[in-house]
Amino acid sequence: MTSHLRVLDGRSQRARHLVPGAGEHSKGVADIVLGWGFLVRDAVVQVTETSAELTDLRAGAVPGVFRGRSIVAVRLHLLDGTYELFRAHYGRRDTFVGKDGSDLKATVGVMDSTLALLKEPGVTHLAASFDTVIESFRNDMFPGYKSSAGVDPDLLAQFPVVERALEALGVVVWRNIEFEADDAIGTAAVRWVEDVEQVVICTPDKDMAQVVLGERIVLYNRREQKILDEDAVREKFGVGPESIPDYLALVGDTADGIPGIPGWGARSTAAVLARYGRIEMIPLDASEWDVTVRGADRLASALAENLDAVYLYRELATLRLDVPVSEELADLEWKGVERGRLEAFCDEVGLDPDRFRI
Ligand SMILES: [Mn+2]
Repeated sequence: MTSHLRVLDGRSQRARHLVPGAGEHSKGVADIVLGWGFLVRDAVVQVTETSAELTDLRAGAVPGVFRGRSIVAVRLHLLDGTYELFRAHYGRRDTFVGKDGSDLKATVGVMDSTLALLKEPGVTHLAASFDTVIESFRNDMFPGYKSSAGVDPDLLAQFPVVERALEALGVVVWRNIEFEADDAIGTAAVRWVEDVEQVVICTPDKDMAQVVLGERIVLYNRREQKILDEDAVREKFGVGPESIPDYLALVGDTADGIPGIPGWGARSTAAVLARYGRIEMIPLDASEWDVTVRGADRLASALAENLDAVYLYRELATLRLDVPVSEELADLEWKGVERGRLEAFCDEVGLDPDRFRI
């Protein structure tokens, strides 16, 4: 088989509306590119035959997936399933009760909101990550870390239900036991950032800001319809993604049970970290500080007195990016609702499957 790539100029023919000729995708090539096309700026790269040029082109290319007769850039959405479940449970929504009398309000809410996300343009690949067991390795490190204590049993009971519900919608689900949902999301984001046009992490959670990268990895607060890219992280926290674990260690994070260091508030912490970057670079003697912060003496001595604690808090606030995620990127492509599976699930728990049409 001779080899070459054909590059179609998207400036003269709108890239998204180009029709890739099915016959031009030979099987050998499809294996190399996983059946995808590539978008290179405004042009569509259409693989016609095997090519030595493929690797060169890939460097500047964004993989695309074929949606009907168009090619769409790959955008990986990562859903914080635990957050979605809490949001749906406490949101103002209709109540749903399952066949066996169990509460399904949050489950239906997450299903509805996931289908709404899938209807948004550019959502090609999706995974949802859950804290299947809220307690993680971090609870062994620090007794005050967030736990399932005090969580509504009706909400806790829905974790296994909603995980199956999303799978029935054709969404890949990560059930985290030892790690947290955040760790799996961070792992996936950094693993695949080079292979997609953009990674969109759907969460309002500030600890995820540590993996934001330019406009390539962003946070998406769906309730407020706000995107947080790297510039927005710097604007919001006064420090970049690389300093977020240090920021959370000093300021504290009540949502996760990290107490922080006495006196260190958002403003003083941002000012000091903007100058020193990481905690170990902050002089413990305030007279050595070349940044002006109110109460510097008090802050420096509080830090000196709590050094062991602050490094522990930082470790708690640092995402683990080595979660075993067994899927390949191609496995995360959403290929539509699995109708039979959805109907079986709805029948089992007592929901109307027609509610979940897309
Ligand atoms: Mn979190």
